[in-house]
Amino acid sequence: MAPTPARLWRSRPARLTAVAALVLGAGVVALTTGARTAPAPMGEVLPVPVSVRPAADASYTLPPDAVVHTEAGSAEAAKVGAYLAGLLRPSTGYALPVVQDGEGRGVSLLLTGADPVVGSQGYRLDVTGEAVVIRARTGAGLFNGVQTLRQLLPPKVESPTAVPGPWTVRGGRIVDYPRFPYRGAMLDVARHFLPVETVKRYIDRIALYKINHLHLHLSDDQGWRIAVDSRPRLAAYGGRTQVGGGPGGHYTKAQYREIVDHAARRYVTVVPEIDLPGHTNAALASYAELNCDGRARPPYTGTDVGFSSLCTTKEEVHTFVKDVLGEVAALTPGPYLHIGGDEARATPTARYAAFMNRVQPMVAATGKTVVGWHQIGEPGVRHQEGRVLQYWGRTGSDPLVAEAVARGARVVMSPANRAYLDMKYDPETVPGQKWAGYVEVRDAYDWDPGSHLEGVPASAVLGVEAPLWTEAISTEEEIEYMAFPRLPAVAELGWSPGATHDWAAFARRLGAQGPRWAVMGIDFHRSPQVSWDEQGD
Ligand code: TNX
Repeated sequence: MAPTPARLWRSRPARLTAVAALVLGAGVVALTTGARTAPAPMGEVLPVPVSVRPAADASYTLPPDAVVHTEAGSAEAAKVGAYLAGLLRPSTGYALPVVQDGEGRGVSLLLTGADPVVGSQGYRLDVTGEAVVIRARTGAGLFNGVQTLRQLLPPKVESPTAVPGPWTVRGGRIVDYPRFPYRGAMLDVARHFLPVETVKRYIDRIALYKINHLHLHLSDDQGWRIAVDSRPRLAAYGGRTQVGGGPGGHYTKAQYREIVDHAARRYVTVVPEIDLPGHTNAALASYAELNCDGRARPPYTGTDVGFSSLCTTKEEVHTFVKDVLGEVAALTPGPYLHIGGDEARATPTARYAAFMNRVQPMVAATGKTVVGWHQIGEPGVRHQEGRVLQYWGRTGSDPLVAEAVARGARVVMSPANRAYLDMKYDPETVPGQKWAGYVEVRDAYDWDPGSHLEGVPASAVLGVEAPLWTEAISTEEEIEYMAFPRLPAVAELGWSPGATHDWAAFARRLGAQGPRWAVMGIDFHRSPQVSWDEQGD
């Protein structure tokens, strides 16, 4: 039987046992109960693909001398080929050379011949007795096809060390593409600072579920996490605190670039957030002139919200914001710049609107698209071409958001009672909070981003995002425990067609991810709503 959830999230040994069993080889693995030895049926993929046509009598087994072939002359396809080979080499122990020679025996990644319907992120995957062929129109499409192939291989393919095969995939064809272009995850690195390596590993994990945006909440009352050359005290002083009084930390520009590059290699776009004009105590502590009274605030390590505000009527505050946003935009290749805008209770309404009406064009002037929490939809705040509101409310209707949508805004859906990964699953959950209620995996799955909010039709929905706030979460184990299994639920809502929505089918596919997570060393929440497959072959 599974250990109790409360115990599991802390249990490093569980991770070691799973890997140890694999390292010892097939004999030990076969001893575990309920082992699924047959390869995964085609279509047992998460998020569920648009269309799956299994070929009952065909299957492909990767031979030891398999080659990864990529589109001739395409550096992009070669990059995805190198990524795929890098995924498969540790567990298979195969050499898996990557050759830019088009289609061949083994696995081929091609940028030709994909059906137009797959668009810029989709792919077609064909598995026959002779080969695996992934076709897409872009590198992102090939990458998504690779994630599907990865899930069709046995869970032990995730092993960090060589284990015996066979590496068999069932035959058939998958044609697949996303429902929404934006599928996101957020890490709050402000309340508790998270090391670069933790962020990189999170990127690796979210990519498996075709999540393509990582939103980094880089500043808040408790800490400033990104170096800004024109205002060095933000990181050097404002970065030295965190909730509970730990050492904090910040990313140098080189480290931030390292995260952005790591993400880009996984077709994940980083969305940086500088929260304005509230949630700014770390800045107000670093630079006295940002306060109306000209006096620096003391550092803050508690968990209250809504008490801080930049002095929005001061000209030097606008210069500050322009400089900071300019530097962050220059570091960020992606199209979005998130300006927060939430819980600005210490900023009078009229000042809030006037401030945002100057900040939004500043963002546009950097060449980026404005994203903000849905409060930037306040009636006094003008529409800015292309802007995106991130909805984090708990109701099915919000006139503010509907009105902003009527003026042209698009929406990323993150309803707190569905998509917030920092909410506890149930009263036994140790990490996290419960202000938006308990959020079990079925709550995270059973809603429709395309019809969740009155006045926000699916056509206005850019996508979904699962934020993870860290007031009450600080370790990588806690992050994993809170994200799994809810993050894949949100990922499926963002990717799979609405018509495929089916809790029972989803729960079955989710249960099959358990052994994979065990091999990956993810201490997930064994939700009682799901029947979890035991560690199998
Ligand atoms: C609300 S959600 C906040 C954050 C907190 C979070 C905790 C949002 C835009 N603001 O400041 O961290 O709740 O769950």
